[in-house]
Amino acid sequence: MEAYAVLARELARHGGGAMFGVTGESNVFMADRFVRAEGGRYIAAASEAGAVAMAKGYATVTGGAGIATVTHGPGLTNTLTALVDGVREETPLVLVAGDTAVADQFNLQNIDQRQVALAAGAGFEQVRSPETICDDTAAAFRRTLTERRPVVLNVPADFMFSSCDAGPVPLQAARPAPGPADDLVDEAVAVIASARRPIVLAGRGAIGAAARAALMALAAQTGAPVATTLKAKDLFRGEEANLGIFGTLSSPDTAAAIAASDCVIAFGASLNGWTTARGAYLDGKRVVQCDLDSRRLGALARIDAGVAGDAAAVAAALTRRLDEADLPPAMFRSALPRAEPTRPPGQHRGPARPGDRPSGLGECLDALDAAVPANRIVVLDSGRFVFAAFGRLHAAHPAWFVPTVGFGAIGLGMGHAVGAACAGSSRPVLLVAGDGGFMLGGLNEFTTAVRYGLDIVIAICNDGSYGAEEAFMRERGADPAIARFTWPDFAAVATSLGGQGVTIATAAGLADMPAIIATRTGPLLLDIKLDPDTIVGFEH
Ligand SMILES: Cc1ncc(C[n+]2csc(CCOP(=O)(O)OP(=O)(O)O)c2C)c(N)n1
Repeated sequence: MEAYAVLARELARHGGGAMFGVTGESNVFMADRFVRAEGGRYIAAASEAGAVAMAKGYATVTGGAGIATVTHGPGLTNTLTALVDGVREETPLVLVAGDTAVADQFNLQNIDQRQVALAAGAGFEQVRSPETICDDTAAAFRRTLTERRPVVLNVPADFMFSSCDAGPVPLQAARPAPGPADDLVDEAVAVIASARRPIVLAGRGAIGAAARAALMALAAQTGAPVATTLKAKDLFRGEEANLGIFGTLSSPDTAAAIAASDCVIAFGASLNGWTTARGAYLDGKRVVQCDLDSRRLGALARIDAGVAGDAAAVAAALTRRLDEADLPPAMFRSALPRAEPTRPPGQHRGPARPGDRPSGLGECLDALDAAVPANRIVVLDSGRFVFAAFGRLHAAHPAWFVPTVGFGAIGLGMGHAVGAACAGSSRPVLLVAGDGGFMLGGLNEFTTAVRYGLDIVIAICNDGSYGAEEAFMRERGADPAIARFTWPDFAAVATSLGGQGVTIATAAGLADMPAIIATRTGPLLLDIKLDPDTIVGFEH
């Protein structure tokens, strides 16, 4: 067999059955083989950044490793922003990059691909020879799953057509993590036992069913309310002792509860500056941090005790030890208001809006939240609108909630939405993007959604402006004209590209939205017109 065929076989074996890419001569035969001989699904993206974003959206939703493929040189450099985003979001994905043949050093597209990958912070795995292609591919998957970052699998183009009879190589799945160390559990128990007002905090590393149940049991044992980071949003939705989001997006009630607490017991949360409000939310409190990766313990915040281990196992060990100690639970959760936290009402600048406007950003997001079927996956691009979207849009489980803000880049949302829609869950995908982000990286991949007939509702919060820059300039008394745009009619563009486009420009249009969404037949773009003058800064 040719090495490209062996590689296609190994990718099909290790991956989840879908590959996203842009082809060139170095990878086109491999992609073709992946479909024809291996029964894989190949999604031809419009751009390489889109392909990596798709693999990332797919990986985020499936919980496994995504696969993207690009050709050498510009194919790889075009992925840079999306690749860094994957690194920041700790997403497992293998990016199969064709490379210029070693002998062809003056090829126009030649570049040191290792340096590109390393600059992004990704891992790099070189295919050393056609005969080692199976070992090298297995190494890339093993590394991406254990290192939790994208790994570039670099395959010189001339290797692809060499003959190769290497047999399948198993992944050698990582051994299950050992249980938490007794002495570390003891230290954590000592901290928790002396707390009077603890909070149990879940991050993205604690969203599995077993972890959720174990955290709820620990919270009951300690009388603690529960809260989540943004990335684990809605894990405890509906629970009585739920504080909602712990961090800069906290409601006033939750912020008050955090201020009153004396101990935070965190699971699978990095305790970054957004969660801790740059440390302010942990000031004066004792902190226990539990994480599968011991390197994260104390890395971003000062902690009093750290326990490495699986969230469910550590929470269960803490609960058992506290139970054995027979301590009376703290009463903190019963001292808090019963209702789930509510966010402050959206604020609007200036006079009341005229009745024929679709109303403000907050109301539009609430209407979307109500109109898109509840089993949806929610993907968020970035921009000023996103702060309101964080609070107002919900998914039934954090695994279905996909913000794309790891690198602070706009324009990656549409790719994530395509990947999420291909993840085999048959859930509709709701993508919310700003007009600027959609034009920067969404429009081209909208055509991908159309080509594959994907069930994606794209809601554009269209204030005709780079709203974030507009707010930045306004706050400094400057004229924001340079941040304003007269875009083409998005609904007409969507329709002409083979999708369905609808403009929502009035309150009546907003009221029609549920029926429009309910009768969609493919990718549906809703161009929701907003007035940049009525959105206040980074309104929640
Ligand atoms: C790739 C990239 N380019 C530029 C920026 C700078 N930037 C941040 S927000 C923003 C405006 C986004 O506008 P839009 O998508 O319309 O959302 P809005 O802020 O209006 O809600 C820009 C240009 C960025 N974050 N990422």
